[in-house]
Amino acid sequence: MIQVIEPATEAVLEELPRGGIEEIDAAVDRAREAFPGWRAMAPGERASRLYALADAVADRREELAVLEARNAGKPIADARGEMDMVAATFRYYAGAPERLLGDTIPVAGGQAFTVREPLGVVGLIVPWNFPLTIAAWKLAPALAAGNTVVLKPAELTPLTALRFARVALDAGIPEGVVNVVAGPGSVCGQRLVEHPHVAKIAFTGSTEVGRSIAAGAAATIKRVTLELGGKSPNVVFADADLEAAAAAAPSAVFGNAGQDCCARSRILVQRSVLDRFMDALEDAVESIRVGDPLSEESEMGPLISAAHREKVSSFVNGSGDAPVAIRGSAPDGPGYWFAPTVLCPVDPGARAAREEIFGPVATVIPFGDENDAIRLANDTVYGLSGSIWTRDGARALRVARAIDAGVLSINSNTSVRVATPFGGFKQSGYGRELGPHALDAYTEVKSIYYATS
Ligand code: TAP
Repeated sequence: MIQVIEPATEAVLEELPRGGIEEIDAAVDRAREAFPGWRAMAPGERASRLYALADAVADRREELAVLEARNAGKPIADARGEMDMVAATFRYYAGAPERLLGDTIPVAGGQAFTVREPLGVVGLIVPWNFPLTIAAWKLAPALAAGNTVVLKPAELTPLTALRFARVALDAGIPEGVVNVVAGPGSVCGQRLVEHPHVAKIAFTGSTEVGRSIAAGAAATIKRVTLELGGKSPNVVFADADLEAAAAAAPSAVFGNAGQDCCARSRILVQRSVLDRFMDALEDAVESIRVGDPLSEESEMGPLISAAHREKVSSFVNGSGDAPVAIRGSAPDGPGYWFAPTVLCPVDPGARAAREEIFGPVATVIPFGDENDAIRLANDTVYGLSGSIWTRDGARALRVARAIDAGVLSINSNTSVRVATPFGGFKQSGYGRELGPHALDAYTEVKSIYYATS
């Protein structure tokens, strides 16, 4: 059995049967059977089923949000926002089945054109930090393109994915099109990666597991998209609106208790304004309300597990190359609480500046000039997201072009919009989710030639 734990109380929230290889194989069989019908459904009909699914998620927003808040330990206001994004993602891709366009190509002796075909059965493997949101980023374009899916949620947070499967059926998605199996990644995830009848794996999670998935998928030449870790920079120039940058910095790294692949956990601050920035940051960090995820007042919840809290703690050890400068507050146990923490000044070579912490710990690294900022921003194996704060528009664009990352914002700390592509450079992965680009990842281009002479 899987015991699903509520991170804010450490109590058992639910017990479920644990899936294994047999359950994955049965789910792949169901998805294979459902594929021809779903693929052949008239595009307008597939679209209306996806619109109905978006509406069904919106109708059940509160139920899903409470479940997500309790299981993942996130503030209820954030969980509601996530369910809004889930509904918006299905609504966005519901427009796609009728817009999967091809090209006509002039060639000798006939006519050539391209069509987009679905891949078949797609395996979706997702993490515990944004359980249903990240699943929706994969489910919606995969289904819109005519694929059927087997979704494997993280064992720590399977509840909304399982509930979603029921919502999808009720909304008119045919039996077998969406399958969910909760079970350990090393068994169920690996079986999906190895399964000869799974055409593609769409994965979000750690770089380490991503590496093993890429290697495992090579045996069957599976398509793979990987959304992996990050160590993103938040670059604050002296000419920025410092109050705005300092006010936005906490949510950029403490949102979702820092368990966010886009967390701007390296705050690079121009040395001449470091003291002013730190004063403003201190006020912002000390005012973060950490507490019960179901309270409307809470801005930050607990970490996901005791083991994860131990890992995060190991970065806050009072060492000289990463001293603690600011410590917010957090409730005492039970619950996997961790106070928002800022380390400053951090040596760019320190472990806290190099490894993904995936918790509410920010590192502040001073820099000299623009070139220094770019060098430090790129001094990482990751390349997922980042922010640039400056009032100089030309500098903002220069620096944005020079940073090797997939998603950048200027004078903002946001990364994700349904209509814009999301994904990483370097060891943050490959492939893009969201926006029109995601459809490329769930279709093959087929070229057809019709001889006319
Ligand atoms: P992982 O340990 O990588 O787990 C992610 C998913 O992979 C889970 O469903 C896990 O299953 C499964 N898994 C584990 N081992 C597997 C294997 N050998 N084969 C196939 N699947 C396997 O990541 P995590 O600790 O849950 O999440 C944190 C990491 O995810 C961070 O590094 C973070 O940056 C990254 N992340 C990235 C993004 C984007 S969009 N780039 C978004 C969120 C998180 P079980 O957990 O059930 O065993």
